[in-house]
Amino acid sequence: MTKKLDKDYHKKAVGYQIYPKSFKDSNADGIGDLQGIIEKLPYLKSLGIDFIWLNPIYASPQVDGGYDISDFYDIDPMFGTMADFKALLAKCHQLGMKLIMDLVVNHTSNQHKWFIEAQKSKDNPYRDYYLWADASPEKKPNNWRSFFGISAWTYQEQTQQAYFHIFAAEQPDLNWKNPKLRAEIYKMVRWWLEDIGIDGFRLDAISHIQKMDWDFELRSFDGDDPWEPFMNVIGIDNYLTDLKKIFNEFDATTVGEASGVRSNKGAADWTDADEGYLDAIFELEHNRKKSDGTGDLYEYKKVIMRWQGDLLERGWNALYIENHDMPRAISIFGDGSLASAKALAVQYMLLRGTPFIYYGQEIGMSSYPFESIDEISSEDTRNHYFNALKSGVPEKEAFFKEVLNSRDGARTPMQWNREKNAGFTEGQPWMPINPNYTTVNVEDSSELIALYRELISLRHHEKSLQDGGIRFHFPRSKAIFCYEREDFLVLVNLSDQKLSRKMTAIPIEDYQQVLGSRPIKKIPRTLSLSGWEYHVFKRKS
Ligand code: ISL
Ligand code: CA
Repeated sequence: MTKKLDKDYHKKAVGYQIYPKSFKDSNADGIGDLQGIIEKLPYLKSLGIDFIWLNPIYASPQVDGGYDISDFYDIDPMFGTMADFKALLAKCHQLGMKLIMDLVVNHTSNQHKWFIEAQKSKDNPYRDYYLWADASPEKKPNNWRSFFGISAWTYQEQTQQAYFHIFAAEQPDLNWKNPKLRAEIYKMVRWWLEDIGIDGFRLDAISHIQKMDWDFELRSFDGDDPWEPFMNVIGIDNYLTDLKKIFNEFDATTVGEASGVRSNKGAADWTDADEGYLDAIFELEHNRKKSDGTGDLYEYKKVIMRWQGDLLERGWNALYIENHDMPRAISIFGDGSLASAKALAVQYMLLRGTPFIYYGQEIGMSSYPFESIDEISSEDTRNHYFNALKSGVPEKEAFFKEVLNSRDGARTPMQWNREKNAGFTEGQPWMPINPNYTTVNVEDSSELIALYRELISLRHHEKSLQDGGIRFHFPRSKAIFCYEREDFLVLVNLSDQKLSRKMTAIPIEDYQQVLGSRPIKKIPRTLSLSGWEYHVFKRKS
């Protein structure tokens, strides 16, 4: 297999992201697992899902939700065994769905055998698998910071050097400049695709694998962008080219988490249909907050319009409004209502790109209403909260921004029904279940689920929505999201306010309604929209 079998698969497909710890527990230990996912595959099939992305399930001490891998070749026992994984993959394939894994190769766990070896001495054969520099307990090699709110360096007494990490201290960064390390990674990637037969990868933090030389200090975090030294740095293209060769061999479906890759610089090269490294990338810009910490929908809209425009000629977007790193969309961009969940679904699912649905988004799950920092164990949220307090942010504000709007609130167990523990587990759930499960669950949220089904079905059947272009109307309207995609017109009011617009620039007589929050026989010249109103129209044939 050297050629892509279906080069355009990702243009028609809809992905579903599963956070395995929270999807379905099959053995009553309170933690979601692979057998649990197997049990629920028919549900995903019935939604119309084409492929599933699993957050990391590899062996891991779980310091960062499995993004700290101690063995790339093994499944963490809390999720099951390799036999369970093979059964899951086979069942997906039987149902005509693909399965992609998270590929976490910017760093490993500090419990990975390479790092355990590497830290022993400067001349250990694994030393150069990681990044080291001379240091002392008082003096770090430079002032760079990690994304998790701490120094990017951790000092080690035994060799009087520090190692580099852009996330937790338990996640040492790998040294991609070392050809031996690269060979190990490529071997592992190949093993999953060839020996195990998975269908592709979501590439974690992939834009960070190359680092600048660290012989300079950042001046101040206001002047210099603190992440610049490891954002899409020159030289990364060689590694991505190597990976692309392997992906192509296996017709892999690939989506990169590529923060720092710009819509007008890099993104098209990364995802060009022929020359690109990956099928699609996730931008990380759109999760915008106002200064009071609430979501900023106008900023969101501007980011989306820019990415859609910049990748129109060349390149491909991955579309999402939720994932495991951000609060639930209904809680930041919506007002918690079902109406807002529907409007949010319509505005993004028909954009140009490959849409992803984060588990529970299709039933309107909202962020968990934390009451105290003590309910949070994850290191990054705790660091950010305590850093904010230290820098003088009032407690209430810090709690709202860093805890209520943390990523932890979007990782609670899937709400299957209104029975005990929302039908997620027979045991004690590893994380509390959102108290709204008695009304927000797969059985009671059939209206929202039905809308997602319709949107997915439109994507499957309508060529305009697959590779058609996109043109935005009312670009300066703060709340009206309106675009044409060849034969389709999508119109959404992303606010709870009543708004009206003159439809003069749109050939409204050509269109008839396909779906909407209320029936419209003929689009009026001046259309008035109630809060969260949405419509999809199709050109009359
Ligand atoms: O670039 C960023 C912010 O602008 C970072 O958000 C970074 O790209 C992102 O946090 C990476 O996230 C991924 O890797 C992390 C893990 O904690 C996240 O869950 C994962 O999605 C470390 O593996
Ligand atoms: Ca379990």
